[in-house]
Amino acid sequence: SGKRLRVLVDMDGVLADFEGGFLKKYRARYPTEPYVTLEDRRGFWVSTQYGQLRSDLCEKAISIWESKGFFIDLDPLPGGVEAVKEMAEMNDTDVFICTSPIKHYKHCPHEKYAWVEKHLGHDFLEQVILTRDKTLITGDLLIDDKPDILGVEPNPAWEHILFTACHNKHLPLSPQRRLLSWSDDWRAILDSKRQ
Ligand code: UMP
Repeated sequence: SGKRLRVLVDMDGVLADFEGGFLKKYRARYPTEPYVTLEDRRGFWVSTQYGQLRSDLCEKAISIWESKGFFIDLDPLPGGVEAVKEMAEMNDTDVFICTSPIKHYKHCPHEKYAWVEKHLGHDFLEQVILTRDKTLITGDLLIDDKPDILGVEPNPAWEHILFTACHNKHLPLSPQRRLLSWSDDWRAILDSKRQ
């Protein structure tokens, strides 16, 4: 009953293991440089924390996700692909993947589409939204691991559900409802928004 539910699902840190993929490739490329374990990650920006570790490590970190093959090689996070497929099959439910590409556009946008095709299938490319400003996109829910999702629209249509990640799990009082993982009750969160 009522209108359709529109769910926006972030990609990096929610469907694709950006943090794990980054650390693996960083350590392979810079085996003698210091690094931050996933346990010690704090703050959304990997580059900021690496820059605090040693100033030149900021650009070394950036070089990893600017490299060809970084985004397509990311492993799916447990349960994410299955959850999105199930969501898309639900009655009165529209699912979109809403992801921000990096500005170094040589590989990232292409590989984000390729990742969706590989893991969710060709037809799911219809559901991909690439935007640097998620506040402009209307939806009932945005499932995203970034604690602060800001843009030109001061009152976004969606409710932000904070997806737990290594960098945000210690945040004491996040104002958002949380999804602890894809094993958590995402179906109840969707149901709470249905008319
Ligand atoms: N990203 C950076 N710097 C970082 C960490 C991530 O540029 O330190 C990139 C990776 C993603 C984008 O392309 O930012 C985050 O996109 P969303 O997860 O917010 O969609």
